[in-house]
Amino acid sequence: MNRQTKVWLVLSIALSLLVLGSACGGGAPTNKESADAGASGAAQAYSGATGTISGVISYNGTPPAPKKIDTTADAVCGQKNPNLMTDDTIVKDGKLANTFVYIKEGSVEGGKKIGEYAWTTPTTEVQLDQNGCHYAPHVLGVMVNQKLKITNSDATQHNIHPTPKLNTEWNQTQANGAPPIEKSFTRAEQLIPVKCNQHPWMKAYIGVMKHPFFKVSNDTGAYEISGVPPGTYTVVAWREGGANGEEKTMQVTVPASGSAKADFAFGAATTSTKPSLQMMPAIEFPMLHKR
Ligand SMILES: [Cu+2]
Repeated sequence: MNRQTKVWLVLSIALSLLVLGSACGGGAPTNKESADAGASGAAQAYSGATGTISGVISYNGTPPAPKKIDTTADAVCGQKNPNLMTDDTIVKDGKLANTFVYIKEGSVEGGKKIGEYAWTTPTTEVQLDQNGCHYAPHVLGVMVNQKLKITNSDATQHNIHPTPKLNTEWNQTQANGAPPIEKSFTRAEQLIPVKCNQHPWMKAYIGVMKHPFFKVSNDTGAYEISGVPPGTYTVVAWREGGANGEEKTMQVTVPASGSAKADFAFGAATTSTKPSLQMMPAIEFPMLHKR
């Protein structure tokens, strides 16, 4: 190629890098999502047949026994809930409650990736109650910008303190008889730990999702996610424990108007099925300007 062509080639490569760099933003992914949602307006709602993903979460081996919580720091808690026990591992007949199951990613059959559709945020609120110096529910899910209503059913003061990594951290006192606190989260995040600054044993976890395909396993370990478009998805089952919880992953194909099973097992000596390469999360395009 001649000299002029070379110059043009170098120039256009440099230009593309510049454009890519600025498109990637200033490093931290703050505000990127809301900007996408507002500016592009391209995301379409899904309309068509839907199916379900359901299953049961098992716990193999002997679960750790619940421990009695020492509530002497607050006499009100001791009076109202004298037998308060730890609830990090609730197992009944080998089935595990409070597991957060959700579609992590995947593609709708003959369509786009599940995250590329616009999913409507419910106008209904999700409630988190403080009752007997205990959060109920212990694990819950909301959609991005869905209202979370926090209530205090105790004759004592609580202090709700979520500690997110992607959303904004806050902590707020809620006195005895104070009105509900209404909050929402602007970014998807799995899962946000919630603590109480008054009562160190109080713990809850909130999953924040961009789509409605999530459920928490009930007392029998069962869950069912409905309204799922046919497609192939990576489904994650998350439970608390350790620094960031424990996850199991499975690839699931939902037939049109049909149902798919996804059972998971935690606990001792589970024959861990290592995720295959196909199931690994997509590699993100590296930010060229970052070193
Ligand atoms: Cu509290």
